[in-house]
Amino acid sequence: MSYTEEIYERVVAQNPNEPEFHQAVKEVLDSLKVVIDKNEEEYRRLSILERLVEPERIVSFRVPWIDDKGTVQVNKGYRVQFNSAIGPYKGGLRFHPTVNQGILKFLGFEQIFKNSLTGLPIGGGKGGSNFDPKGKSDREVMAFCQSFMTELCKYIGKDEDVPAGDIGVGGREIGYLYGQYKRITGLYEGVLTGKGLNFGGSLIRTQATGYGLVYILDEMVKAHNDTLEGKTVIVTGSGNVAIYAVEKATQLGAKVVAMCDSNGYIHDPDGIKLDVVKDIKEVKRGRIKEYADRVPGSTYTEGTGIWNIKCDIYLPCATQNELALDAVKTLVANGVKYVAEGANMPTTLDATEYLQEQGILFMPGKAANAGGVATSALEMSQNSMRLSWSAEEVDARLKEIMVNIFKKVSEAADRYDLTDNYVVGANIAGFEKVVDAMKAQGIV
Ligand code: NDP
Ligand code: 2IT
Repeated sequence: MSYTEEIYERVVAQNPNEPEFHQAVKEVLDSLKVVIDKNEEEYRRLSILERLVEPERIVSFRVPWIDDKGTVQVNKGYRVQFNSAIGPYKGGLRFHPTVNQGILKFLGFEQIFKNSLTGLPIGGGKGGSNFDPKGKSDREVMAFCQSFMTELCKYIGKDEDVPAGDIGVGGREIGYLYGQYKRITGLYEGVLTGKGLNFGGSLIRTQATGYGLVYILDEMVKAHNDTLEGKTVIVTGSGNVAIYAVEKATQLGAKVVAMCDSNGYIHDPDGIKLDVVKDIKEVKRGRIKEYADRVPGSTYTEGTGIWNIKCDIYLPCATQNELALDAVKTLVANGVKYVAEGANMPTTLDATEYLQEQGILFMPGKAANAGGVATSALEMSQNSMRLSWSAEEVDARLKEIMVNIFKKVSEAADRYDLTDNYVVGANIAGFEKVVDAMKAQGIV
C-alpha cells in the first residue's frame, strides 16, 4: 500500500464518525500521491503525513448563556489549531446547529493549504459552535458571543491565533466577540478579522471572498480564451460569500439568474436585483422567498433543485456537500462550462470527479475562496502598522493575490502533466510551502 493510502486508512480508523474530515483528507492525499511517491522514503522517515493530518491542538469548551425567557442554555464551543508551520493559526468561526468537531477539523485542514496558497504568513485553524443564531434576538446573540469569548480568549492572540467569520458569524458577531476580548484582556489588538471599519476592520474584507472568487474565475475563463461577459450564472446561498460573488460577477458582465437559502431558491431570468437580496439578508435577516414577493417576473421554489436551471457557470457558495453527483449530471447535461467553489468543500468527491471527467473546468474552494482569508491577513498587517489602506489599495492587492493563486495552481498541475486539474494543482502548491517549513522546523 502506498504511504498516502496508509495514512488515509489511519485517519479513518483513528477519527471515527468524522466523514467530512475523512473526505477532505482523501482529496488532499489523492492529489499528493504524485509528489509523495517521488520521495516516499524521506516523507515516511519524517512522518510528514502523520503530522499533517493531526491537529496541533483542539480546544473544546462549554458555552453557557441565558436566553430571553431567562432559561440557561448550553452550547459546545471549539477551536481547532491545526497547523502553525507558516504562521499563526488563522481561520473562521462557524455558528450553526450542525457544527461538530469533525466538521471543524475538515475546515481547519482545508484552511492549511488555502492559507498557504495566499502567499501570506498564516497557519490553519477553525472554530465555532453548534449555536444557531437564526431566530435569536440581538441580546441573545451578544450573550452567547460574550460567553464564547470568555473561554476562547485564553487560547488566541494577534500573533497566536486570529479567528474571523464563517457561516453564522458576520460583522455583528465579530463586534460582540471583539468587545468581550478587549474587556477581559485589556488589549486593543488585531485578534479577530472582519472587524467594523471604525475599530480596526479593513475595507473590502466584507466583499473579499465573493470578489476573490470571481477574480480567480475570470482568470480561469480568460486562460481558456473565453470571457465572463454575457454568461449565465447560478450562485448558491445568499450569505456573505454569495452576495459579493453576485455583485462582482454582475460588474464583470455576467448575468446571475438564481440564488438560494436553506429553505429554497429564487429564479430571476432578467438577472438578480442584488439591492433587494441585500435588504432581505443583510438588513432584515429574512428569507430568500421574500425576493419573489418583491420582484415581478421572478419565482421561488421551496426545497433543493437550483441546479435544474440552465447555466454556463455554477458557483456553490452555501455549505459542504451541497453539490452531489445527480446535480452535476444535470448541470453538465444543460451545458455548464465552469464550476468554482465559493464555499468550503461544497462538491462531493464523486461529483468533482464527474465534472473533471466531462472536461468541465473546476476550481476548488481552497483556491477559489482564499480571497477572504487573504484579506483577513491584509487586515492583520494594517492593524500591526496601525494604518488603514484605501478600498482601491486592498482590492488591488486582493486581485493580485487571486491572479497569483491561479498561476501557482496552474503551474503545479502543469509540472505533474495534469494541466487544468486545479484540484491537484491547489493541493500540491499549498502543500509544498507548508512541508518545507515543517521540515526546516524539525520534529515539532
Ligand atoms: P453565511 O452565514 O453568510 O451564509 C451562508 C448561506 O448558505 C446562507 O444563505 C445559508 O442559508 C446557506 N446555507 C447554509 N447551509 C445551507 C444548506 N444546507 N442548504 C442550502 N443553503 C445553505 O456564510 P458565508 O457566506 O460566510 O459562508 C458560506 C460558505 O463559504 C461556507 O462554506 C464558508 O465556510 C465559506 N467561506 C466563507 C468565507 C467568509 O469569508 N465568510 C471565506 C471562505 C469560505 P440559511 O440562511 O437558510 O442558513
Ligand atoms: O473559510 C475561510 O477561509 C473563512 N471563513 C475566512 C477565514 C478568515 O480568517 O478570514
